[in-house]
Amino acid sequence: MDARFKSRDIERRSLDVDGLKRSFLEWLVYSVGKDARAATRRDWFHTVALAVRDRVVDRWMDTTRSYYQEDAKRVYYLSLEFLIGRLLTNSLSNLGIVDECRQALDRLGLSMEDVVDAEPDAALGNGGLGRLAACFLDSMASQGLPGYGYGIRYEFGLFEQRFENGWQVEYPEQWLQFGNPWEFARPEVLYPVQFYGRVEEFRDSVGERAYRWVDADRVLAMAYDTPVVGFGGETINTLRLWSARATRDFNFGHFNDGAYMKAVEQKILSENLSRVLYPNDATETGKELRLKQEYFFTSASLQDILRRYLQHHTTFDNLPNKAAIQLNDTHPAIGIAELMRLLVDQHALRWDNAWEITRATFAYTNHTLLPEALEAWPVRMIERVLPRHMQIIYEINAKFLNRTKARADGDNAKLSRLSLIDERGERRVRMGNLAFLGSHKVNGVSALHTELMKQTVFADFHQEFPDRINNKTNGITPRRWLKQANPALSELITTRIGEGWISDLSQIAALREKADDVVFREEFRRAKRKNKKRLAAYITRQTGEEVLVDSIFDVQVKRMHEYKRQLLNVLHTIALYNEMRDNPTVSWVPVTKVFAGKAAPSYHMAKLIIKLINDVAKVVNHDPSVHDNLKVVLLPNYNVTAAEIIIPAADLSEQISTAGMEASGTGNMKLALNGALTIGTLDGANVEIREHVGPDNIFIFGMTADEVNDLRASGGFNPREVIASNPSLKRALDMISTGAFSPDDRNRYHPIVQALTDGGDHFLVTADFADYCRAQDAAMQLYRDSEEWTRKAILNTANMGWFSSDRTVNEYAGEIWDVHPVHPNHDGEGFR
Ligand code: F58
Repeated sequence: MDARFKSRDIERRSLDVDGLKRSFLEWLVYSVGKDARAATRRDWFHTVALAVRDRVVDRWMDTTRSYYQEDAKRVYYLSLEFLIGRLLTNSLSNLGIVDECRQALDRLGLSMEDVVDAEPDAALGNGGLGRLAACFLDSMASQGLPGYGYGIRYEFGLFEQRFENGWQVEYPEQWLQFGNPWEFARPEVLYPVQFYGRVEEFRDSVGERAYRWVDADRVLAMAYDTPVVGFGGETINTLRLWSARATRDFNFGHFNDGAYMKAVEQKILSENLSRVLYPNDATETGKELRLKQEYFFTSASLQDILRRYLQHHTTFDNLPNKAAIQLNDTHPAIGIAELMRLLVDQHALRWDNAWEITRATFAYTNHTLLPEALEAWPVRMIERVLPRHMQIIYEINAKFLNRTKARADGDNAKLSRLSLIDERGERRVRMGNLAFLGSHKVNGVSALHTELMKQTVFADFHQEFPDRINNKTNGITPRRWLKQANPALSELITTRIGEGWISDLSQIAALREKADDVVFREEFRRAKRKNKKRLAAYITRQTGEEVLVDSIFDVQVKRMHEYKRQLLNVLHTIALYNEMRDNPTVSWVPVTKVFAGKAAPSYHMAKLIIKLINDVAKVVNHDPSVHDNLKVVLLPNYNVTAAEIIIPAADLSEQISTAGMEASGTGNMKLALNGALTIGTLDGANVEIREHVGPDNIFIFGMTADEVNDLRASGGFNPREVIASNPSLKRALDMISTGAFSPDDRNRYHPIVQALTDGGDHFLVTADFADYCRAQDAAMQLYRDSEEWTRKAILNTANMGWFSSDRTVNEYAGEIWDVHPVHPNHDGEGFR
């Protein structure tokens, strides 16, 4: 009998309540090995996940087979981070069987929430960049695009954050501790990856100079595949993550010496490659292990991509027509040198031919202009770790500079800026320049960011290659960030405009007219209130603090960084606290300031800001004179799951970075889509959010990117003067500096006060303070008029359709990748 038919024939695929229930019981007993009485919540989670996984496998294979049969052009999204979070609700929701699953669990006496909550977050990313990759996976699968994610299967994801005495303390995040039911280990998909060694020159068969990399250490990359369920379950794509394994021969050498312990030690060392995610969000560590991680996953991915390509082709000429490789930042940019090495050294292509193919295959996304985040690896390190790649980089550089020299008529400064090697101080390879040169398209992630790229980091390259830079404003998946995270609002929306918005978010514009409908406004408020109650309970569970559901939930959730200016929000909090104490008879609009976010473990200033927020919270929350009109909470361990609870409950969305510094932001989009009003600067995608939601429905304040640039260039900014002229700012800062929030250590916050004063206030917190307070006052006044507030909130939701990652991914597909949807053949069998 046809094996495929057989697997389809059994119970595994049934999607009704009875079938699900039977299959849960079967999985619990025969795979998890428990009976229903002894099963823990975690056992049930594994049971349900395995049963759900069963229901996607056939369709997954159909999808892969269709790509293969059509020899479709695939897009390969190479990213060191995929912040996917939990997958159970996501899979159920995209398969359309949430209710069926809930009922099946109900019949077994189990609560769906309990089962869902037993799943650990896959926290394989730091923040925006990693979450963007996860949203893109969802959008590619939901639109039938043949997209693969390639990354690292970190054993430890982003650290768990706890507060001890108000300070951030990091704990290992052991998401794999109890196994991962979603992944399929592929011990047969194994590629060697080399490090160190040296390069040997020799003459090839036609007498040409050729090179081989010898005496290198080897590590194996082993694949783990996770199915990516598209909305509707038609397309199931693959996220392939690599795990490091020691080679066997490597160990045997040592065994023969009798050095058993040494062999085991070596094994552990080489497997450390995929052990842990680097927790930095905006600074480069320059650590060798990080470079090795980058090369490890890039090399394995490229080998896999070429293997797949060669199943259908005998020459490489068609590679750019069959594979688009997108570099998520410069982290996989070494792939440009690696593809050159594979084509030239292993497949004997001529250099110029290989270079043409490489450039036509790669594209690069830049996510930051911050100089400290731009990767620049010491030449000496690359020489040692990847000697052949260093040669190739030199060769790319020499050919490029030679060609450019002719046109640059003696502008040596420009040539040295264009060079792949930064010759100032210790010589370094500029990975951004390599990525730019080796790609046919380079994009920024918001309109403003892309313009600034052209004017700053890539100004010289833009002059040389004026068609290469383009913009792809980020987006977010409406499946996770509205449908799943906010069932109350999603259901309301669907009752009014149908469910087309889930796969075509532009349809949400149909809600615009409902903004003037009193009944709809009431229901919209009810949904928000439900979410606020859920968050209030979560806050109490996490912090012990009770907050007023009817207060403004003023939310700033994102990584802790000076440029994101949590400090500006803290200063406003203190100023508001002082005003409330000074004017106890005024009827204040109650405010709950909600913060959440992790600081990089070595970023001392960010950690001090965390401690300050906790210290301010302690004072404010226990001061009876503000009558509960002001509460401050800092929620621990912000991650995707926490975001799913916080974002739907927000009234006000804080997007207050120094203009010109936030490449795009994506939390800003999630919050606005969920009906929060933004208070923000004209930075990143806030600019485009204002255009879409309308200037009347957003609180914009502060300096523009141009003004920031001019002010910094003038060198004339004096924060002391600004502070002296603003009594409420002065008072807030004085309180911080004299220990009003740190009576146990009055000097604790001197570094912060110092940075904002004599340090020159690089992020212009003091410069924007007054206008920020004006915008905050406007928000508080508006909140008193609940009809008007709700009207604007609805207009935010209704006008955010353009920010779907479906739109973003389609732009990439059309303008960069040239990939098209494939409709998998499921043998005509029905599926919801
Ligand atoms: C973020 N970058 C940007 N980097 O800051 C944000 O504006 C943008 O919306 C988002 O990318 C998506 O485009 C970001 O998250 C990192 O986390 C890197 C991790 C590895 C080290 C360097 C920063």
